[in-house]
Amino acid sequence: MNETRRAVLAAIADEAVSGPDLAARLDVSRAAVWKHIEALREAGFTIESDGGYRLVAVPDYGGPAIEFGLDAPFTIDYHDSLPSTNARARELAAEDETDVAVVANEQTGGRGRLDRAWRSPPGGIWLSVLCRPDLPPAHAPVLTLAAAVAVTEIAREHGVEAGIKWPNDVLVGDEETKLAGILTEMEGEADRVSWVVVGIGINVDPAGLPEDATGLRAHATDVDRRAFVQDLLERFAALRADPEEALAAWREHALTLGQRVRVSTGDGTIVGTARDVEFPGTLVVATDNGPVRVHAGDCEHLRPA
Ligand code: BT5
Repeated sequence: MNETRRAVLAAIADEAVSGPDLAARLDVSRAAVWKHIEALREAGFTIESDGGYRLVAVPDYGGPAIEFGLDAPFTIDYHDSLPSTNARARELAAEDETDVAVVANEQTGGRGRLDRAWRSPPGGIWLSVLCRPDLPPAHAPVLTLAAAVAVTEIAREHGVEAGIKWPNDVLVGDEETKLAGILTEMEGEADRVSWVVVGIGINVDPAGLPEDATGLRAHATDVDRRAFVQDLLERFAALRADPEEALAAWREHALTLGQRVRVSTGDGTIVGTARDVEFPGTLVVATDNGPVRVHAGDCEHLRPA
């Protein structure tokens, strides 16, 4: 949304303001004010015009709806349907964009790690944040941790008993059904990341998902996707600026620490007890042969039979 349109919305959010008054305050013509009001109405905002313009309702979801009232430095690139928000964010990266959150109502070719398919029916939260942090590529995993923490905390604010399985899964309850997954992709030079795309998929409706998956609405009655995405982006912005805090919060919300685990890496399998996570996201597993540090892999929690 452009600056003037944002300013029009902010001005009419709390009180009715006349067209001439708006024009004067924003230093634009009355015709321009009228054009912005019409465009906002077309985007789904309900604006009364009795005795001045006044905002009475915000659309449920969509780009302008998410941007309105968002207190985080991201513009929103919204689509009803995309193959994959990560793929779209990579395109934007190639166009030199940054600090954009790509959001889709549905994905037709959503991807997990290792090119696995990610089911993304309409009504879920599918989003990818494109940013250009001042980090060496080896430190980028801390952003995945930050995203997992942000999802977990906002889900908990909704009363959903969420926790994190290393490195990137948000699970719910004793059954540990999967609520959300994260796919981070990046491009970098030797010492500095060029761009990072943090793709976050959060199930909302529990229908149409794999068997071991769950959605927010299976655990919480009042889920407003717009507010959820705004809170999520605000929390993510705070955590990416404070990796120490992200790591501490990750430990606090971790389901994996203290558990018996089996971790498959590209090179083999490690079995032992998960002891800690170290910056930027390395899992420390105590094995019969001493501690092993794992940078990436698939982790399984082994339950006593
Ligand atoms: C992940 O991969 O968990 C990362 C998922 C990232 C999805 C987001 S959505 C927005 C952005 N755009 C994209 O295209 N991707 C990102 P992984 O740990 O590899 O888990 C994948 C596995 O989870 C699959 O092989 C299925 O078994 C399972 N799965 C597929 N869809 C699921 C869903 N909706 N909910 C829970 N589990 C699912």
